[in-house]
Amino acid sequence: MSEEQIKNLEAEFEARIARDEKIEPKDWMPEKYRQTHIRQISQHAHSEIVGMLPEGNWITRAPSLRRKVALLAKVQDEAGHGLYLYSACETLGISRDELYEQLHSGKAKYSSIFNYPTVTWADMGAIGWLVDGAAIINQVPLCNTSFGPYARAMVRVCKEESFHQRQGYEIMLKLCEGTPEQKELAQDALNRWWWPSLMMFGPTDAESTHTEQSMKWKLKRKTNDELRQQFIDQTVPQAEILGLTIPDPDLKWNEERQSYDFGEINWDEFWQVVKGHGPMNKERMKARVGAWERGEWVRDAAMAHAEKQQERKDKKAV
Ligand code: FAQ
Repeated sequence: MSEEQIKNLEAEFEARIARDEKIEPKDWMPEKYRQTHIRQISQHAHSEIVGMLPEGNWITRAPSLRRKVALLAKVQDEAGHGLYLYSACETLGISRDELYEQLHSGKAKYSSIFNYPTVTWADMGAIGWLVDGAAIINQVPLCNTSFGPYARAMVRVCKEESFHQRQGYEIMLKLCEGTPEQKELAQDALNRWWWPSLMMFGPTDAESTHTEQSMKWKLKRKTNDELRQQFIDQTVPQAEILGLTIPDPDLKWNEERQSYDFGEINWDEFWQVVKGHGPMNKERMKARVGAWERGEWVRDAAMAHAEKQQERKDKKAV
Protein backbone atom coordinates (compact mmCIF):
# COMPACT_ATOMS: atom_id res chain seq x y z
CA MET A 1 0.00 0.00 0.00
CA SER A 2 1.35 3.46 -0.86
CA GLU A 3 1.95 6.09 1.82
CA GLU A 4 -0.83 8.16 0.28
CA GLN A 5 -3.31 5.28 0.61
CA ILE A 6 -2.33 4.68 4.25
CA LYS A 7 -2.79 8.39 5.00
CA ASN A 8 -6.28 8.27 3.49
CA LEU A 9 -7.17 5.22 5.57
CA GLU A 10 -5.86 6.92 8.70
CA ALA A 11 -7.88 10.06 7.96
CA GLU A 12 -11.04 7.99 7.40
CA PHE A 13 -10.35 6.05 10.63
CA GLU A 14 -9.91 9.28 12.64
CA ALA A 15 -13.13 10.67 11.12
CA ARG A 16 -15.04 7.55 12.18
CA ILE A 17 -13.68 7.87 15.73
CA ALA A 18 -14.71 11.56 15.74
CA ARG A 19 -18.24 10.56 14.63
CA ASP A 20 -18.36 8.03 17.54
CA GLU A 21 -18.74 5.13 15.10
CA LYS A 22 -17.74 1.70 16.36
CA ILE A 23 -14.64 0.11 14.84
CA GLU A 24 -15.28 -3.55 14.01
CA PRO A 25 -12.68 -6.37 13.74
CA LYS A 26 -12.63 -6.47 9.91
CA ASP A 27 -12.35 -2.68 9.55
CA TRP A 28 -9.00 -1.11 8.78
CA MET A 29 -7.31 0.18 11.93
CA PRO A 30 -3.84 1.55 12.71
CA GLU A 31 -1.51 -1.17 14.00
CA LYS A 32 -1.00 0.76 17.26
CA TYR A 33 -4.76 0.89 17.85
CA ARG A 34 -4.90 -2.89 17.39
CA GLN A 35 -1.93 -3.50 19.69
CA THR A 36 -3.14 -1.21 22.46
CA HIS A 37 -6.54 -2.92 22.41
CA ILE A 38 -4.93 -6.36 22.60
CA ARG A 39 -2.91 -5.07 25.59
CA GLN A 40 -5.84 -3.58 27.51
CA ILE A 41 -8.49 -6.20 26.68
CA SER A 42 -6.15 -9.11 27.44
CA GLN A 43 -5.03 -7.55 30.75
CA HIS A 44 -8.69 -7.10 31.55
CA ALA A 45 -9.46 -10.76 30.67
CA HIS A 46 -6.52 -12.02 32.73
CA SER A 47 -7.70 -9.89 35.67
CA GLU A 48 -11.14 -11.49 35.58
CA ILE A 49 -9.64 -14.99 35.54
CA VAL A 50 -6.98 -14.37 38.20
CA GLY A 51 -9.64 -12.39 40.10
CA MET A 52 -11.53 -15.63 40.72
CA LEU A 53 -8.74 -16.95 42.94
CA PRO A 54 -8.98 -14.68 46.02
CA GLU A 55 -12.72 -15.37 46.28
CA GLY A 56 -12.49 -19.03 45.31
CA ASN A 57 -10.56 -19.33 48.56
CA TRP A 58 -13.81 -18.67 50.48
CA ILE A 59 -16.45 -20.68 48.59
CA THR A 60 -16.09 -23.73 50.85
CA ARG A 61 -16.10 -21.55 53.96
CA ALA A 62 -19.03 -19.21 53.24
CA PRO A 63 -21.06 -18.89 56.47
CA SER A 64 -24.45 -19.96 55.01
CA LEU A 65 -25.95 -21.67 51.98
CA ARG A 66 -27.30 -18.33 50.71
CA ARG A 67 -23.86 -16.72 50.90
CA LYS A 68 -22.25 -19.74 49.25
CA VAL A 69 -24.70 -19.70 46.33
CA ALA A 70 -24.21 -15.96 45.79
CA LEU A 71 -20.41 -16.20 45.96
CA LEU A 72 -20.36 -19.20 43.63
CA ALA A 73 -22.53 -17.33 41.12
CA LYS A 74 -20.26 -14.28 41.33
CA VAL A 75 -17.08 -16.28 40.75
CA GLN A 76 -18.74 -18.05 37.80
CA ASP A 77 -19.67 -14.66 36.35
CA GLU A 78 -16.02 -13.66 36.52
CA ALA A 79 -15.06 -16.74 34.49
CA GLY A 80 -17.71 -15.68 31.95
CA HIS A 81 -16.31 -12.12 31.81
CA GLY A 82 -12.86 -13.53 31.13
CA LEU A 83 -14.25 -15.63 28.29
CA TYR A 84 -16.14 -12.75 26.58
CA LEU A 85 -13.02 -10.63 26.87
CA TYR A 86 -10.68 -13.30 25.49
CA SER A 87 -13.12 -13.72 22.58
CA ALA A 88 -13.21 -9.96 21.96
CA CYS A 89 -9.41 -9.93 22.02
CA GLU A 90 -9.15 -12.84 19.56
CA THR A 91 -11.07 -10.79 16.97
CA LEU A 92 -7.94 -8.61 16.81
CA GLY A 93 -5.90 -11.49 15.41
CA ILE A 94 -4.25 -13.02 18.47
CA SER A 95 -4.99 -16.59 19.54
CA ARG A 96 -6.28 -17.76 22.92
CA ASP A 97 -3.15 -19.91 23.28
CA GLU A 98 -0.89 -16.88 22.79
CA LEU A 99 -2.89 -14.93 25.37
CA TYR A 100 -2.64 -17.73 27.94
CA GLU A 101 1.05 -18.11 27.20
CA GLN A 102 1.56 -14.40 27.92
CA LEU A 103 -0.22 -14.75 31.27
CA HIS A 104 1.46 -17.98 32.33
CA SER A 105 4.96 -16.82 31.41
CA GLY A 106 4.49 -13.65 33.46
CA LYS A 107 4.75 -11.43 30.35
CA ALA A 108 1.19 -10.11 30.64
CA LYS A 109 -0.08 -7.91 33.43
CA TYR A 110 -3.31 -8.34 35.37
CA SER A 111 -4.84 -6.05 37.95
CA SER A 112 -2.66 -5.36 41.00
CA ILE A 113 -5.66 -5.81 43.30
CA PHE A 114 -5.70 -9.59 42.97
CA ASN A 115 -2.26 -9.93 44.52
CA TYR A 116 -3.55 -9.32 48.03
CA PRO A 117 -4.66 -12.14 50.37
CA THR A 118 -8.25 -12.81 51.50
CA VAL A 119 -7.79 -13.61 55.16
CA THR A 120 -11.30 -13.28 56.64
CA TRP A 121 -14.90 -13.65 55.46
CA ALA A 122 -15.21 -9.84 55.61
CA ASP A 123 -12.77 -9.71 52.69
CA MET A 124 -15.57 -11.14 50.51
CA GLY A 125 -17.66 -8.15 51.53
CA ALA A 126 -14.84 -5.67 50.93
CA ILE A 127 -14.01 -7.15 47.51
CA GLY A 128 -17.62 -6.98 46.32
CA TRP A 129 -18.17 -3.49 47.71
CA LEU A 130 -14.83 -1.88 46.84
CA VAL A 131 -13.21 -3.95 44.06
CA ASP A 132 -16.40 -4.54 42.08
CA GLY A 133 -17.45 -0.96 42.92
CA ALA A 134 -14.19 0.30 41.39
CA ALA A 135 -14.59 -2.10 38.46
CA ILE A 136 -18.06 -0.67 37.69
CA ILE A 137 -16.81 2.92 37.74
CA ASN A 138 -13.95 1.96 35.45
CA GLN A 139 -16.08 -0.18 33.12
CA VAL A 140 -19.30 1.80 32.63
CA PRO A 141 -17.42 4.28 30.38
CA LEU A 142 -15.98 1.27 28.51
CA CYS A 143 -19.52 0.35 27.33
CA ASN A 144 -19.01 3.36 25.10
CA THR A 145 -15.49 2.51 23.96
CA SER A 146 -14.71 2.76 20.24
CA PHE A 147 -13.95 -0.95 19.55
CA GLY A 148 -17.29 -2.72 18.99
CA PRO A 149 -16.61 -6.19 20.51
CA TYR A 150 -15.10 -4.66 23.69
CA ALA A 151 -17.96 -2.17 24.11
CA ARG A 152 -20.62 -4.88 23.66
CA ALA A 153 -18.90 -7.27 26.10
CA MET A 154 -18.81 -4.48 28.66
CA VAL A 155 -22.58 -3.96 28.63
CA ARG A 156 -23.23 -7.42 30.04
CA VAL A 157 -20.19 -7.35 32.32
CA CYS A 158 -21.38 -4.11 33.96
CA LYS A 159 -24.85 -5.50 34.64
CA GLU A 160 -23.30 -8.47 36.42
CA GLU A 161 -20.78 -6.31 38.30
CA SER A 162 -23.67 -4.39 39.75
CA PHE A 163 -25.01 -7.61 41.36
CA HIS A 164 -21.47 -8.35 42.62
CA GLN A 165 -21.17 -4.94 44.23
CA ARG A 166 -24.51 -5.30 46.03
CA GLN A 167 -23.59 -8.81 47.16
CA GLY A 168 -20.43 -7.39 48.78
CA TYR A 169 -22.12 -4.38 50.30
CA GLU A 170 -24.79 -6.62 51.83
CA ILE A 171 -22.09 -8.73 53.51
CA MET A 172 -20.54 -5.55 54.94
CA LEU A 173 -23.94 -4.28 56.09
CA LYS A 174 -24.73 -7.52 57.91
CA LEU A 175 -21.33 -7.57 59.62
CA CYS A 176 -21.71 -3.93 60.65
CA GLU A 177 -25.14 -4.63 62.15
CA GLY A 178 -23.75 -7.66 64.02
CA THR A 179 -21.58 -8.06 67.11
CA PRO A 180 -18.69 -5.66 67.85
CA GLU A 181 -16.32 -8.43 66.71
CA GLN A 182 -18.13 -8.71 63.37
CA LYS A 183 -18.00 -4.95 62.87
CA GLU A 184 -14.31 -5.06 63.72
CA LEU A 185 -13.81 -7.65 60.95
CA ALA A 186 -15.53 -5.33 58.47
CA GLN A 187 -13.37 -2.36 59.54
CA ASP A 188 -10.22 -4.45 59.28
CA ALA A 189 -11.16 -5.54 55.74
CA LEU A 190 -11.83 -1.92 54.74
CA ASN A 191 -8.46 -0.91 56.20
CA ARG A 192 -6.67 -3.50 54.08
CA TRP A 193 -8.62 -3.10 50.80
CA TRP A 194 -9.10 0.68 50.63
CA TRP A 195 -5.71 1.73 49.31
CA PRO A 196 -5.23 -1.21 46.91
CA SER A 197 -8.71 -0.41 45.50
CA LEU A 198 -7.61 3.16 44.74
CA MET A 199 -4.53 1.74 42.99
CA MET A 200 -6.75 -0.31 40.64
CA PHE A 201 -7.38 2.84 38.58
CA GLY A 202 -3.71 2.91 37.60
CA PRO A 203 -0.99 5.54 38.01
CA THR A 204 -1.82 9.25 38.18
CA ASP A 205 -2.59 10.92 34.85
CA ALA A 206 0.84 12.57 34.98
CA GLU A 207 2.51 9.14 35.23
CA SER A 208 0.15 7.19 32.92
CA THR A 209 1.85 6.17 29.68
CA HIS A 210 -1.25 5.26 27.69
CA THR A 211 -4.05 7.59 28.82
CA GLU A 212 -3.47 10.42 26.35
CA GLN A 213 -3.50 8.22 23.24
CA SER A 214 -6.25 5.95 24.56
CA MET A 215 -8.46 9.00 25.22
CA LYS A 216 -7.88 10.21 21.65
CA TRP A 217 -8.95 6.81 20.29
CA LYS A 218 -11.92 6.76 22.67
CA LEU A 219 -10.67 3.49 24.12
CA LYS A 220 -10.63 5.24 27.49
CA ARG A 221 -13.44 7.74 28.01
CA LYS A 222 -12.21 9.03 31.38
CA THR A 223 -8.73 9.36 32.85
CA ASN A 224 -7.36 7.29 35.76
CA ASP A 225 -7.53 10.28 38.16
CA GLU A 226 -11.08 11.20 37.13
CA LEU A 227 -12.31 7.66 37.76
CA ARG A 228 -10.43 7.37 41.07
CA GLN A 229 -12.00 10.63 42.30
CA GLN A 230 -15.46 9.45 41.21
CA PHE A 231 -14.94 6.21 43.14
CA ILE A 232 -13.90 8.03 46.32
CA ASP A 233 -16.81 10.49 46.13
CA GLN A 234 -19.26 7.64 45.65
CA THR A 235 -17.80 5.28 48.27
CA VAL A 236 -17.25 7.60 51.26
CA PRO A 237 -21.02 8.09 51.89
CA GLN A 238 -21.47 4.30 51.63
CA ALA A 239 -18.84 3.82 54.38
CA GLU A 240 -20.73 6.36 56.49
CA ILE A 241 -23.93 4.31 56.18
CA LEU A 242 -21.97 1.26 57.38
CA GLY A 243 -20.53 3.28 60.27
CA LEU A 244 -16.98 2.46 59.12
CA THR A 245 -13.97 4.78 58.95
CA ILE A 246 -12.02 5.19 55.73
CA PRO A 247 -8.35 4.63 56.67
CA ASP A 248 -7.17 8.00 55.37
CA PRO A 249 -6.55 10.82 57.88
CA ASP A 250 -6.30 13.32 54.99
CA LEU A 251 -9.74 12.51 53.58
CA LYS A 252 -11.74 15.73 53.67
CA TRP A 253 -14.73 17.18 51.80
CA ASN A 254 -13.64 20.06 49.57
CA GLU A 255 -16.57 22.46 49.29
CA GLU A 256 -15.06 24.36 46.39
CA ARG A 257 -14.37 21.24 44.26
CA GLN A 258 -17.51 19.46 45.54
CA SER A 259 -15.28 16.40 45.92
CA TYR A 260 -13.16 14.69 48.57
CA ASP A 261 -9.49 15.54 48.96
CA PHE A 262 -7.53 12.43 49.86
CA GLY A 263 -4.10 11.35 51.08
CA GLU A 264 -1.05 10.27 49.10
CA ILE A 265 -1.24 6.80 47.52
CA ASN A 266 1.80 4.58 48.12
CA TRP A 267 2.95 4.34 44.52
CA ASP A 268 6.06 2.38 45.48
CA GLU A 269 3.80 -0.37 46.77
CA PHE A 270 1.72 -0.20 43.57
CA TRP A 271 4.73 -0.65 41.27
CA GLN A 272 6.17 -3.40 43.45
CA VAL A 273 2.88 -5.32 43.11
CA VAL A 274 2.66 -4.63 39.35
CA LYS A 275 6.24 -5.90 38.91
CA GLY A 276 5.37 -9.22 40.58
CA HIS A 277 6.49 -8.57 44.16
CA GLY A 278 3.10 -8.23 45.85
CA PRO A 279 2.03 -10.44 48.76
CA MET A 280 0.31 -13.05 46.54
CA ASN A 281 1.78 -12.71 43.01
CA LYS A 282 3.69 -15.99 43.15
CA GLU A 283 0.74 -17.95 44.62
CA ARG A 284 -1.66 -16.55 42.00
CA MET A 285 0.57 -17.56 39.10
CA LYS A 286 1.24 -20.97 40.62
CA ALA A 287 -2.52 -21.57 40.96
CA ARG A 288 -3.21 -20.44 37.36
CA VAL A 289 -0.42 -22.43 35.75
CA GLY A 290 -1.31 -25.46 37.91
CA ALA A 291 -4.96 -25.30 36.82
CA TRP A 292 -3.88 -25.07 33.18
CA GLU A 293 -1.58 -28.08 33.50
CA ARG A 294 -4.12 -30.16 35.41
CA GLY A 295 -6.70 -29.40 32.71
CA GLU A 296 -4.53 -30.73 29.88
CA TRP A 297 -6.19 -34.18 29.82
CA VAL A 298 -9.62 -32.52 29.49
CA ARG A 299 -8.47 -30.44 26.51
CA ASP A 300 -6.83 -33.52 24.95
CA ALA A 301 -9.99 -35.60 25.48
CA ALA A 302 -12.18 -32.86 23.93
CA MET A 303 -9.87 -32.64 20.90
CA ALA A 304 -9.83 -36.44 20.46
CA HIS A 305 -13.63 -36.52 20.68
CA ALA A 306 -13.97 -33.72 18.12
CA GLU A 307 -11.59 -35.53 15.75
CA LYS A 308 -13.57 -38.79 16.07
CA GLN A 309 -16.83 -37.00 15.39
CA GLN A 310 -15.33 -35.34 12.34
CA GLU A 311 -14.03 -38.71 11.08
CA ARG A 312 -17.52 -40.22 11.47
CA LYS A 313 -19.05 -37.30 9.60
CA ASP A 314 -16.47 -37.63 6.80
CA LYS A 315 -17.13 -41.40 6.52
CA LYS A 316 -20.88 -40.85 6.28
CA ALA A 317 -20.39 -38.22 3.58
CA VAL A 318 -18.43 -40.67 1.36
N1 FAQ B 1 -2.64 -3.26 37.91
O1 FAQ B 1 -0.79 4.06 31.17
P1 FAQ B 1 -1.60 3.35 32.20
C1 FAQ B 1 -12.24 -6.48 37.97
C2 FAQ B 1 -0.21 -0.76 34.17
S1 FAQ B 1 -11.39 -6.30 36.54
C3 FAQ B 1 -1.65 -3.70 37.11
O2 FAQ B 1 -2.50 4.18 33.04
P2 FAQ B 1 -3.86 2.08 30.90
C4 FAQ B 1 -13.45 -7.37 38.00
C5 FAQ B 1 -0.74 -0.62 32.76
O3 FAQ B 1 -1.19 -1.85 32.26
C6 FAQ B 1 -10.00 -5.28 36.97
N2 FAQ B 1 -1.11 -2.92 36.13
O4 FAQ B 1 -2.38 2.12 31.53
C7 FAQ B 1 -13.38 -8.23 39.18
C8 FAQ B 1 0.48 -0.08 32.05
O5 FAQ B 1 1.40 -1.14 31.81
P3 FAQ B 1 1.76 -1.69 30.28
C9 FAQ B 1 -9.23 -4.96 35.77
C10 FAQ B 1 -1.61 -1.69 35.98
O6 FAQ B 1 -4.04 0.73 30.31
C11 FAQ B 1 -13.78 -7.77 40.42
C12 FAQ B 1 1.13 0.80 33.10
O7 FAQ B 1 0.64 0.34 34.35
N3 FAQ B 1 -9.89 -3.94 35.01
O8 FAQ B 1 -11.85 -5.90 38.89
C13 FAQ B 1 -2.67 -1.18 36.77
O9 FAQ B 1 -4.09 3.26 30.04
C14 FAQ B 1 -13.72 -8.59 41.54
C15 FAQ B 1 0.78 2.28 32.90
O10 FAQ B 1 -0.62 2.53 33.18
C16 FAQ B 1 -9.50 -3.60 33.78
O11 FAQ B 1 -8.56 -4.16 33.27
C17 FAQ B 1 -3.17 -2.03 37.78
N4 FAQ B 1 -4.15 -1.63 38.61
O12 FAQ B 1 -4.82 2.23 32.18
C18 FAQ B 1 -12.95 -9.54 39.03
C19 FAQ B 1 -10.31 -2.53 33.10
N5 FAQ B 1 -2.94 0.09 36.37
O13 FAQ B 1 0.49 -2.28 29.74
C20 FAQ B 1 -12.88 -10.36 40.16
C21 FAQ B 1 -9.79 -2.15 31.76
C22 FAQ B 1 -2.10 0.36 35.37
O14 FAQ B 1 2.21 -0.49 29.50
C23 FAQ B 1 -13.27 -9.88 41.41
N6 FAQ B 1 -8.50 -1.50 31.83
N7 FAQ B 1 -1.31 -0.68 35.14
O15 FAQ B 1 2.83 -2.71 30.51
C24 FAQ B 1 -8.34 -0.17 32.04
O16 FAQ B 1 -9.28 0.58 32.21
C25 FAQ B 1 -6.92 0.37 31.97
O17 FAQ B 1 -6.09 -0.61 31.39
C26 FAQ B 1 -6.35 0.79 33.37
C27 FAQ B 1 -4.89 1.23 33.18
C28 FAQ B 1 -7.14 1.96 33.93
C29 FAQ B 1 -6.37 -0.38 34.35
